[in-house]
Amino acid sequence: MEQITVNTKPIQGQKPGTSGLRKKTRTFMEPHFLENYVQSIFDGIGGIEGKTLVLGGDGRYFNDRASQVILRMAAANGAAKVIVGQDAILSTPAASNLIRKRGTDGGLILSASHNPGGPDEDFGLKYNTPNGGPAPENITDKIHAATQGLTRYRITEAQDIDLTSPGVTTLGQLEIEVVDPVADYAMLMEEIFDFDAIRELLAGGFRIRFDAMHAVTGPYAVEILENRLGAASGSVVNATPSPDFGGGHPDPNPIWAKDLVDAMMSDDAPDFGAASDGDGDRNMIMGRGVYVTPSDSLALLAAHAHLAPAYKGGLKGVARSMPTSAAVDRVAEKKGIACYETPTGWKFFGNLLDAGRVTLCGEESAGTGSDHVREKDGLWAVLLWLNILAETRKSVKDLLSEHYAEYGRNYYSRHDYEDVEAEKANALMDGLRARLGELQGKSFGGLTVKTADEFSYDDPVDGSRATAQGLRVGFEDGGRVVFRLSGTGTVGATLRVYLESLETDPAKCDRDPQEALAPIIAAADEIAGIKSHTGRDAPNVIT
Ligand code: VG1
Ligand code: CO
Repeated sequence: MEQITVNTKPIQGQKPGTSGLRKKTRTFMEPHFLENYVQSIFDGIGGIEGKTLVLGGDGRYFNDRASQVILRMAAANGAAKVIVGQDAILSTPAASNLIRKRGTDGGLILSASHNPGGPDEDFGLKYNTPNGGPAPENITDKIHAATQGLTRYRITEAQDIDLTSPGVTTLGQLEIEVVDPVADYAMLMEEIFDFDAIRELLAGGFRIRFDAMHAVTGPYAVEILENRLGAASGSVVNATPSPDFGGGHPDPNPIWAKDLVDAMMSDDAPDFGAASDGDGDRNMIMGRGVYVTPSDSLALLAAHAHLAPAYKGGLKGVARSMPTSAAVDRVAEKKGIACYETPTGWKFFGNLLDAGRVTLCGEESAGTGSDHVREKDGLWAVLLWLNILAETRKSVKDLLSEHYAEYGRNYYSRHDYEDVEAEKANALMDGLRARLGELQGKSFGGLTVKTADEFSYDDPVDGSRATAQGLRVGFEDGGRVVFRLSGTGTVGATLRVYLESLETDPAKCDRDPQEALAPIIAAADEIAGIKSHTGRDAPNVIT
């Protein structure tokens, strides 16, 4: 075993996006690509000598190889200890929990999250800070700067480490502790929720279906929902993680989790349905015959969170990303608690959570979480729903109707145009940005523009500023459209169009969202020229 220094040159394009660095798997497998980026993370955070890190990923193709490389590099860079999930597996929220619980210096998470996996699909890597959250921009900027000046990386020449069972081993002076990926996380969930109440609900014949989408939550969901809470065996489907997620997109939305939608809309539908994504931080919620929009789920959870033991004292405040609907704002207003609006990406919630300003956060992209970790957390959201259902003994559908009756309904939908040529997407955004100043007062098919601007965020805790976070146009009647380019894709550009309109008449709260939003959908195209710029007639994905 020998520690060597390998000469290398900077590789272009190693710039972390919304959540870490995501590229085609084959790009990550090119000579030096992974090694350069890992060394840049270590250099960007001031070195890792004597430090303790957590390591794990969602099990996608190349997860195992990349983990071995990272362990050998951690040893050569002088780390004291790495805590790694068995078989290099950790869901993103479980990794966040371990980073916090063990008081470590952060962790490396191998995942491209909701992106598909496999040799021809996507891979990703991100660094989380000691608070357990994704590195904020001041740190990812340093990592990126390090990639640009890199001349060498350090690695140990050694055989693979056996990660197949829990225990402690060493690589030179590096201690490697292999842990059960599920145990600590399951324990945390038991502390937060009333497992007895949920167990009673399930024992009473309440049926659930959890679709793990062949991704990392399978083992977590089987242990928690079936083994500990007593859901019927088989309630968790697609529970065995596979390196290419069964060939699908592990993205819990009505398009990619169509099986679940079909099951929940069938005559024999269970009472509750849910799905999570590749790395276990997203959630999709359904009731019998009803799909709960993520923005509505966040609002409803905020309204009822006090029914779960960990939140019985109420919420300190809530936060949502800017494109997320304002449904949760109405709950916060009624409860008299603060509500923050942040840019897209979980890293922007970290300071608010650390400072104790908020308890619950969420994004329209099926991300919900709380101050229990510093990542969004799919199974946590499922358990909070189940805890609320156990306490109220109402159906998902009834809870939703009651919510709309009390707060009104923020009709909401997101239209994605994927794999658009980057030039065309940029032209659309640049063109609209240039016209923002002249939109006010103009009408588009009966909707009059009240406000139009580009979102920037001033972090109230550390004063940092994030600019260019989405173009937004608000209408006189309270409706809104937001335009953004995705920061997680690996080919071309993805245009996201977020559509919202507020309905306060309870008699009009059960329309089809696409129909209710039709005037805004038409106005969005007229304002931004979506069809003319992209050449697309319709979005690829509608959530
Ligand atoms: C998307 C979502 C964003 C989410 C991010 C990471 O980013 O819009 O809300 O935080 O994915 O989610 P973008 O830049 O593509 O819009 V995950 O589950 O892929 O880590
Ligand atoms: Co994810």
